[in-house]
Amino acid sequence: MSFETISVVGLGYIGLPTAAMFASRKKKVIGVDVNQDAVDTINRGEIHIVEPDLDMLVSAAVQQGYLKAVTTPEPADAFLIAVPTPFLPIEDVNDIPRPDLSYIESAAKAIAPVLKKGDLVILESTSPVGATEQMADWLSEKRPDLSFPQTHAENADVNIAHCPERVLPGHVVTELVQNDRVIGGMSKRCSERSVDLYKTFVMGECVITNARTAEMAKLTENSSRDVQIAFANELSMICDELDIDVWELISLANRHPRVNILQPGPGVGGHCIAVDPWFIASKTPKLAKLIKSAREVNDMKPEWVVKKIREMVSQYLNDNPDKNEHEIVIGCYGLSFKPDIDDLRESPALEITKMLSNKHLGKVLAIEPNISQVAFDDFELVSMEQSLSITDIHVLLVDHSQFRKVKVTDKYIVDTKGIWS
Ligand code: SAJ
Repeated sequence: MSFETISVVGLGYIGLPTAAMFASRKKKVIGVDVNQDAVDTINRGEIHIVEPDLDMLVSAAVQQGYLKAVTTPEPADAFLIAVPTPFLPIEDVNDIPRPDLSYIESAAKAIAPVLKKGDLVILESTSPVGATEQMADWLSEKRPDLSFPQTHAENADVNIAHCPERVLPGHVVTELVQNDRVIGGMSKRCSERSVDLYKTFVMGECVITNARTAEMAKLTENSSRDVQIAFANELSMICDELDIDVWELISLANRHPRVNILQPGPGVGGHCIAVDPWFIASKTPKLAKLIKSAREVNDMKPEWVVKKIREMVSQYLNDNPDKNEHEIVIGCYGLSFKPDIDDLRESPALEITKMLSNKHLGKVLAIEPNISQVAFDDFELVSMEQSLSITDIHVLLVDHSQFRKVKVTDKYIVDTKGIWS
C-alpha cells in the first residue's frame, strides 16, 4: 500500500523539516500542531524556528499546495509523531528525572479517531524503552475496532514502528536526507513499510531492528556523547588543579591512533544530550552508574566555572587594591548552548551568566552575536566592541566563529573553550 497522504504530528525542530521534506518529494502532507500561531505561520509559508534552508523548503511546499498545517488531525496513510518528551517535575533533588510521555499520549489519542485499516504510525520522538509499545496500547484502547501489532503481529490492521530522529541542529536539512535511519518496527511488516515511507527522501541506509532496540539506540548515541564530554570536562577540572593546559593535553593524547577525546566546555546544553541519558538512568537506576555520573559531572560544570570567575575577581582585586568589586565589569562571551546558533535551551552559558549576575556586585555584560531581539532581566546585552573597551574580566563561554576571529590577550580571562587562553 503506498503513502499518498502523510501526517506529521508536532511541527517543531524535527517535525517541520520532516514534513517539508516529504512535501518536497510531492507527497501531500498534513502537519498537525496544538500551537495555533505555529500553524498560521506555516500556512503563510513562513517558519517559527531557526534552521538553515528550512524557510525555502516550507515556503515552496506551502505555495505548491503540498503542505498544510492544522490543529486537529485529519485522515492520512501514515502518521509520524514528533512531539517533545520532557522530564516530569522532580520532587526531591536526589530523584532521577523521569520522562513525561503525556505529549505522546495526547498525540496518540488525537490521531486515534481518524485511523483506518492499512495505516502506519511511526513514533519519532526520543523515547524511553517501552514507549512505542505503550503508544500502541493507547491507540488500541481508543480503537477496539482495529487490530494492532501487539496482538496481531504481521496481520495487524495498523502498523507501528519507532524511528528516532538523529539530525544535528543547524544541519537538519542535509542530515535528514543523508543520515542512516534506525527503523524499529513492532513486526517485520511494520519495519518494511516504514522503510518504504522513509525511502521517499532518505538516501542513507534504513537499518531494520525492533522497537525497543531502536528506542535504546537513540538514547545510547546521546548518552555515549554525554559520557565522552563528561570525561573531557572532568579532565579540565583535574588539569586546572594540577596546573596543566587541558587543551594541549587533549591534543597530545589524541595523537595516539586509538584515542579521540572530545572538548571540554562550560557544561552540556541543548534539549537532547542533557536530557536523554536520564531516560536510561531512570529505567535502570542501579545499573546506569556511569551514565548517571556523567550527567552529574556535566551538570555541575557551570557552578565550577562560576567559582573560577569568582577566583579571578579576587585576583583582580588583589592586583588592583584601589578598586572595589562594584567597579569590576565582567563580560560573558556567548549565551547559546553551542557555537553559531541562537538556541538558548538548557544553555550552560546562559546559566553561568545568570548565576554570575546574582553573585557579582559589579556589572555583568553579555555578548551574543546570534541574538538581537531578546531582552534579559539579569544582565545587559552589548556588542563585542563595546565589551572589549569596558570589560575588566573576559569570560569566554561559547566558541562562536566571531569570537575565534578575535584574539583577546588580556591578563584577566576565563576561557572555557580554549580559544583565547
Ligand atoms: N559539547 C561539548 N564538547 C564537545 C561537543 C559538544 O562540550 O566536544 C557540548 C555542546 O557545546 C553542547 C552539547 O555538548 O552544549 C551538545 O551539543 P552536540 O553538538 O554534541 O549535540 P546536539 O545536542 O546539538 O545534537 C545531538 C546529536 N547527537 C549526537 O551527536 C550523538 C544529534 O545527532 C542528535 O540528533 C541530537 O542530539 C538529538 O536530537 O538527539
